[in-house]
Amino acid sequence: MFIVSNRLPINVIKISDKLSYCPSVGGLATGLASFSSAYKSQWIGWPGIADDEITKRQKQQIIHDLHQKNCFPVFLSRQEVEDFYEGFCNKTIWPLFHYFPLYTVYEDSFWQAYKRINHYFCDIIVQTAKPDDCIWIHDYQLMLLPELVRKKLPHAKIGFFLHIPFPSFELFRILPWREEILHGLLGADLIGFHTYDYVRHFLSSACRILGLDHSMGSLTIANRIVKVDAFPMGIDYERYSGAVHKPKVQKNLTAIRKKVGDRKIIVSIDRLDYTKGIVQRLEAFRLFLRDNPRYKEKVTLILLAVPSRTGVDDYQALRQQLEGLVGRINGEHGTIGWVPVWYLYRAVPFEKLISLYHVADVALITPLRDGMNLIAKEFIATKTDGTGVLILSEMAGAASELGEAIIINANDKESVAHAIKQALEMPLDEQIQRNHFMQQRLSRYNVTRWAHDFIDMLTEVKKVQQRISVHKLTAPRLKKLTLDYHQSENRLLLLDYDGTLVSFADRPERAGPDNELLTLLEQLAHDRRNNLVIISGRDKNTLEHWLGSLGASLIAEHGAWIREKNHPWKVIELLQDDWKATIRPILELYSDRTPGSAIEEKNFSLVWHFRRSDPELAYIRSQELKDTILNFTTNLNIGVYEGSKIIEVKNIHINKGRAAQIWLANQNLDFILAAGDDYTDEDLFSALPNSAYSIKIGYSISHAKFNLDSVQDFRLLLQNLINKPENF
Ligand code: GDG
Repeated sequence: MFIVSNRLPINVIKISDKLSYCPSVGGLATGLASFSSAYKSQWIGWPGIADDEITKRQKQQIIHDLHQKNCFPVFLSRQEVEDFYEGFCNKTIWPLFHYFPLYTVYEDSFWQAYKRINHYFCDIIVQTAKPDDCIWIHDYQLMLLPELVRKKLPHAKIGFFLHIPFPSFELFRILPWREEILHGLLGADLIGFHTYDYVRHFLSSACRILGLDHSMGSLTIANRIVKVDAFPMGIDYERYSGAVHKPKVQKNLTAIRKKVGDRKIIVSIDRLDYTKGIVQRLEAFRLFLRDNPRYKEKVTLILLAVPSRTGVDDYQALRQQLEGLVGRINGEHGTIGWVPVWYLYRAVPFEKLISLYHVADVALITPLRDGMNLIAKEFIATKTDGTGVLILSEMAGAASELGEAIIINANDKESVAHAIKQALEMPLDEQIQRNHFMQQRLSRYNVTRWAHDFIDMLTEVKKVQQRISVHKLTAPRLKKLTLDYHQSENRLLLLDYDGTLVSFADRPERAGPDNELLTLLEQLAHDRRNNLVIISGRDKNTLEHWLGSLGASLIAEHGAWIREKNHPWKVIELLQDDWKATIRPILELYSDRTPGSAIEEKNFSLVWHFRRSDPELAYIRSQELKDTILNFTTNLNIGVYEGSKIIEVKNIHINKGRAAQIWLANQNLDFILAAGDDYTDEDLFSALPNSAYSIKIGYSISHAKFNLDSVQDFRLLLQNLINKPENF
């Protein structure tokens, strides 16, 4: 198992030419460290020191030392760190994905660096991993990596987890490199997010930008299933709750209490980041002090801002703004002997962090956007006596799991100020009751459970992929099919047209067959041993126009019309079409209300096409339309069928299987091949005898015996049949 993240869990530091190693801080590193050691996984990432700052010997030393700890470093130059990490990651993706488009910088050199560094990571993976290893890639710095690794190690189990929000389509579409990012992510077998909202946003972008539909969170990419799901990240609960009893923590607790006296303590702890809403939070505290003067000298806000991304201008400006505001609040409200806000700008050791959580009466955690927020969970875990109140922003992913906290809108100063008062005055038994539920949940769904869930799901997706590939028409099966074909004298070939012989991706829907296809079909039709039947949902005039002179039999409108070779068209049975007058106005209404959609009228069916419409609107409309029509069709002998971007209304007696009976009834057939790609072909597959070869183009659930990847592959198969047997 490989864990791949921007930073290794170990940071290399150089002080006066001497190297030392210390654990990395940050949600990802702290969260995954325990899981990684339990799994004995290898970790690939940047060691935190730029290439230019170390000698060649030191580099070798770092590689050696990190290998001992199962870590494989990816080295970056100072310039690369600037363009990739501070640039594309933290000036482009971070602000955009946290809904700060005005902070977002679009700079091609940053993008070039992002691509290059993702390639570096890929190189190290390829050098280190075996072809079918499990590779778990993390976070927004490495969104191109799944696809890069997939190209090099096609059989690897690749998982990707995003630790920050995935923004709504309206935000994501702003990114000039949106297609590349989506393609990059879709190289994974499983893509995980903290919450279902982010899953929805991702699926909506995949649909609107790449035209990819999903079914229950599964997408099919080049015949590979990719699953997208929510896995809310947990914490190492025991580590946080257990730490409270450590002597060092107890000593800190006594020291803090001695300094604060019997004042209430509110803590605010985050990396110094504009997404964390620290300034807005301070403003709310200021308002609270103004509106509740009786709390003066009775409450202290300990504000720990952990330095972060100090090389990025916006972060420097934020620090200044924050420090100015702290000064103003202390100046306005402080008294001799009472400083309302204790401001600390530094990272603190783990034990100090635990002491701060445990000593606090209230934790004020009010990000404007946050993928999850582990601080909120850690705070709850350290409340071993059950007391303490969490005030949490609804914009943190954690809010969906921590519903017993006081949930606020971080932009609403008044309500945050009110929440502070409510928290300070909350009866102890209510605090204990609320925390009890959250503690139960957090101790159950901890970080190990989260990671196992993710890996289990990844394994499951891989199994599904394998089950599907079991039916693939592999070379030996193809050989057998070809031999059977050449040894037979009376063959039936039932071939669907759209999606089987031609693909929409290669050719416009109305363009008709290309010359290569016409030649192929002509050759098949001219072999006297073949009964070639093209079986399509198209109307009869189109089929006649395109394929009428081939010498093949034709079936149009899914079986309503039949034209046996050298015979005129005939209707399969006496079909009614008077229902069309009732249904047509309904379709017209939906067509008017759904831009880009259109109605096609065939002799015995009406089709509503919505391939060119906004996918989400079209989906809603198509479901409404289906329901509406079903109400009308109860006594009409007609059915409503959902195909690929179409709703078709037709006589229930029409289907391809029924139409094919005319040929299948022939007892002398010694070879049958049927091929199709969508739901209408399933009736055909079910109607075939056991000895027939049935092939589904694509990989969804089917009655067909075999699957092939693409139209291209199916044409190749037909070409093989035409070739002489000795060519195999
Ligand atoms: C990203 C997403 C998501 C913080 N200061 C100190 C310290 N920490 C540790 C905390 C906690 C972690 O850092 C911070 O995690 P968060 O989740 O709060 O925030 P991000 O760093 O922004 O993390 C976030 C997370 O990834 C995981 O997916 O939840 O939404 O933005 O574990 O304990 N640790 C120590 N000293 C400090 O001063 N020792």
